[in-house]
Amino acid sequence: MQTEEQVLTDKITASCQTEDEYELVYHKPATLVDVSMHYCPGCAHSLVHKLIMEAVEEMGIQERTIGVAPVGCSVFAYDYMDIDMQEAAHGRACAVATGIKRLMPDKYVFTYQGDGDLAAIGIAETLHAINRGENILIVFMNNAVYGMTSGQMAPTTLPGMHTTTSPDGRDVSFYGAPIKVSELMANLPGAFYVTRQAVNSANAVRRTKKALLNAFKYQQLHKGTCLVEIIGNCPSNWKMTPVEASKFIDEEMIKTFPLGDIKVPAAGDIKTLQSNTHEQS
Ligand SMILES: Cc1ncc(C[n+]2csc(CCOP(=O)(O)OP(=O)(O)O)c2C)c(N)n1
Ligand code: SF4
Ligand SMILES: [Mg+2]
Repeated sequence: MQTEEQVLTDKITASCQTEDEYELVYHKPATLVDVSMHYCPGCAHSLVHKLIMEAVEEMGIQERTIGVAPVGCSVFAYDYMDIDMQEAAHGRACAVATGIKRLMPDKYVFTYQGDGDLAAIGIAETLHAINRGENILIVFMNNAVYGMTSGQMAPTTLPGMHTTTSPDGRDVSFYGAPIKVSELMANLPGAFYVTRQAVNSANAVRRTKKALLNAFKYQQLHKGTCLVEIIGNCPSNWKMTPVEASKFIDEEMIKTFPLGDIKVPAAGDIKTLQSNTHEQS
């Protein structure tokens, strides 16, 4: 018996005589370098790279966007995103982005950071940059572990979660509770837009894309920092298949890290942008 997917493929093929007649429903953004990425199968990093680059392509800002790459599994982000990029030392991306943006205020500047990078060694730089209201976008990939260095406990590791440095599960009475970075940072006066999203389903991917587009557009206003936290995954260190990792996000991660907007701009603050700018997530 044919699967639903095979039936659909047959229908599409039957309705098209030649390849020219296919309707283009998807294309890889031209802003993404056409190479294989080094990420493990099912890792969220590659998908989020694509979403960022789709936003850059749709806004037509490829020549005016500068990214800051972290240390962590996404250290080679500059090999995949076809824009100007600067590598920062572990945890220092917000400090580097601050310098770039202050020198070139007309550029769209973003950092791309994991939870070890941003929430552990880099928490001070991040907090101070947001407190100053630096006009940058921080893309925060929270996969609850230090992925690159083989899955040690991060500040965002869930209570009871097993990692290589918490083999019996994170004991919050000893290590403290997971840090909810977005809720913490949203309290700072310099935070303009703070949201937590995910990419473990088609709908989640769509919402994350809108959040990234909004955050890039808000940089035109010079009103503060945008923080887009994305609940990622690390199938390799979580010791799960990609499908199991997606379920784990829905069933466990969002109990500690609920999805949705945490701080949104006041309507008056964004009225100078085109009316369709803040697409609701
Ligand atoms: C100053 C410094 N301290 C520690 C390290 C080692 N180190 C490299 S990556 C990493 C953690 C990466 O975890 P995360 O930022 O969560 O990124 P992920 O790999 O999970 O995407 C650490 C501790 C380093 N490279 N530099
Ligand atoms: S170790 Fe984890 S975060 Fe790193 S590429 Fe593999 S799945 Fe992704
Ligand atoms: Mg991590």
